[in-house]
Amino acid sequence: MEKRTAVSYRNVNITGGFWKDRQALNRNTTIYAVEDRFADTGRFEAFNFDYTPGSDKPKPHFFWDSDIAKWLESAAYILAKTPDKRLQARVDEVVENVQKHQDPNGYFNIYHTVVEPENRFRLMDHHELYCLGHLLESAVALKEAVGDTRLLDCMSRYVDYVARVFVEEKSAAFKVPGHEEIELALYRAYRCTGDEKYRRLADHFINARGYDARSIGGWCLDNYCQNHMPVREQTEAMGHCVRACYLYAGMADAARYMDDPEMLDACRALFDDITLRKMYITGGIGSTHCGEAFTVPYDLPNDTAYTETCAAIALAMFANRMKDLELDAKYADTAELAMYNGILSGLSLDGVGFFYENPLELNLSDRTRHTTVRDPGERLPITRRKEVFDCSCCPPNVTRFIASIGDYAYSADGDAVYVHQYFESEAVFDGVTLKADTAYPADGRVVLTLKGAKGKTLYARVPGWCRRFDADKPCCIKNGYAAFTVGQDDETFTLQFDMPVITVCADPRVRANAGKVAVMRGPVVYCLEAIDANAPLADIRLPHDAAFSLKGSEFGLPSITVNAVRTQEFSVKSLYLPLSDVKSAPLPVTLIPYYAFANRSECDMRVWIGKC
Ligand code: FUB
Ligand code: ZN
Repeated sequence: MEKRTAVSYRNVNITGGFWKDRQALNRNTTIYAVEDRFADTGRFEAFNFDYTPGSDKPKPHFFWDSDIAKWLESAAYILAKTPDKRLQARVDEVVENVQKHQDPNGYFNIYHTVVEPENRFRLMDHHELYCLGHLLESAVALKEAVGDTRLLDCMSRYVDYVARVFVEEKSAAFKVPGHEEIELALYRAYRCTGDEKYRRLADHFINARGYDARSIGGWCLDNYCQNHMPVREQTEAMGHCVRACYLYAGMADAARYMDDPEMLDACRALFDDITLRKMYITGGIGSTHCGEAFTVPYDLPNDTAYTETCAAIALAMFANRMKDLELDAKYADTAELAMYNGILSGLSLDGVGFFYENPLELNLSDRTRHTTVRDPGERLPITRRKEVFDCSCCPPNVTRFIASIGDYAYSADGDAVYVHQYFESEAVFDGVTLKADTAYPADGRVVLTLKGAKGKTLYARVPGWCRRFDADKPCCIKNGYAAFTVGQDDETFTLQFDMPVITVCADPRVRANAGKVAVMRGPVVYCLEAIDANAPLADIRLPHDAAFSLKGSEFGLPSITVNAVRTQEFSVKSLYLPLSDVKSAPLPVTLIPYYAFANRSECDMRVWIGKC
C-alpha cells in the first residue's frame, strides 16, 4: 500500500498571498471572537463544573466540551507559530480545569457530570466519545505545537477508562459512538505518541461499527450514524455528513495503520460516491437539513442545501488522508474545492460571523410564500452570518482548519516530494527546503524552488480544473500530477496553470441545475448577488459565448464582469406570452467569489445561473 507522510503545518510557513491574509484574520480576530462568544454563552465557565439544576448558570449542552476542544486545538496551532499571552492564559485555564475535574477513574465529560451523571455511556447519541475525540485532538495539537503534555496526560487516562468500559467490561449501553470522531483522534494520538493503546482502541471502534444491535433509534435510521453495515461493506455515503466524513477519515487512517486494502477499497468507493454523485460544486455536502444528511445521488437542491461548514471541513480531512494512500489528484482537487468555497463561505470577511449552512441560492421573497398554513414544515438556511449558534460546532472548526491549512500542502516518501496545494510558503521536511512563490489562486503561475532534493522526483498536482498546463522543465503526467526529476541540489521549476474564467455544467441528472451554468476561475466558484445585478436573478442568463473580464480584488480575489441577458418587461398586461413576443436586453452584471456572498447586504444570490 502506498504511504506518503503528510508534512505538518508546523513545517510549513505560509509567507504570503491568500492564505496568509486569512491566517492573519484568524489569528488577530476570529480566534478571539469565537473565544468571546463561547465565554458569553457559558461554555468556558462550564469547565468549572459548578452548574447545578435550578442555578442561574447556563445549563451545559452535551457537546460543549467539543466546542472548547476545537477552540483549544485552534489556539495550539496559532501558538505553534506565534506566542500569545491571551490565548495561552485561556488554554491554561481550560487545561487546569480538566486536570481538576477529571474523575479519578479517568472519565471526563461536563454534561454527564453536572447534569446527567446517571447516564454515563448509556445514550448512544450523547456525544461523550465525540467530545473525547475532540479533546484528544486538542491534546495532541498542544503537545505537538508547544510541548504541553498536560491535557494529553489527562486524555490518556480517559482513553484507558474507555478501553476498559467498551472493550474489556463491555458495560456501556452501546458499542460504537453515535457521532464518530474518536476514531481519527485515536489514530492521531497513535501517530503522535507511538503508543499502541490508541491504535488498538481506534481499530476496535472502526471494526465494531455495523454490528451493533442497539443504535440511536427514534426518528433516524441506522445509516444516520453509519451503523447500518460493517464499514468494509459500505460503498455509499449515507447519513449525517459530518459523522460520515469523520468516520471515513478514520477509515483512511485505519487502512493505513492496519495495512488493510479492503478498508482502502471502501474508502475509495465512498469518496467516489460523494464526489461523483453527492457533492455540490462548492465542495459542500449535505442535501437536506433532515438529519443534516446525504440524500440520494444527484439530489443537490440549491436553495435548501444544508452543506454544513463542518461537513465540508470533514470532507477535506477525508480527502487529505486519501491523497497519501493513493496518488490521484482527485483527492487534493476535492480538498481544494472545499477550502476555497464551501468551507470559506462559512466565515464572514470581517472574521467574526459564521454560516452553519452554506446554500447555493438565496431567494429572500420565497421565505414568506406560505400565506395559509402556520407551519409549512419548510426550512431555509439563514441569510445573515451569526457570531455564535446554540449548536456552534462550525466556528471553532473553521478556526482550526485555517490555522492548520499548511497540513494540506505537501507530502514526502523518501524518494519523492509531493506538492498538493499551491500556497505561497516555505517548508522544510525530509532534508528538503521547498519554497513556493505564487499568487495562486489569483494567478496560475507557481515557482517551486527545492534545495536538498537532488535525485528525488517532484510531483506537482495539475489541478483538475486546469485544461492547459506548461512547465519550464520536462515532465510526465501521472494520475494528475506532473512528475519532474530533480537534477540539482538547488533547482527551480516554474509551472503555469492557465486560469481563464469558465462556465461549468452539471451532470444532467442533477435536476436542480438543468439549463444552468456556474462560473469558476481556477478552484474558485463565483456567484451572483442581487446587489450586483439590476434584475431578478432567476431572469438572468449567461450567453454561451459570454466574454468575462476580471475586476479589482475587493474580496481577496478578482470579481468577474460579464454582459448577461435579461427578459424585458412585458409590453402588454399579461402573465404569459408567446416566446416570439418576448424581448431580451443585455444586462451587465458582476460575479463575486462564492465565499464572499452575504457580506455586503442580505439579498438574493445564486451560483447556478440560467444559460442561453
Ligand atoms: O452533533 C455535533 C455537531 O453538531 C455535528 O457534527 C453537526 O452536524 C451539528 O449537528
Ligand atoms: Zn458544524
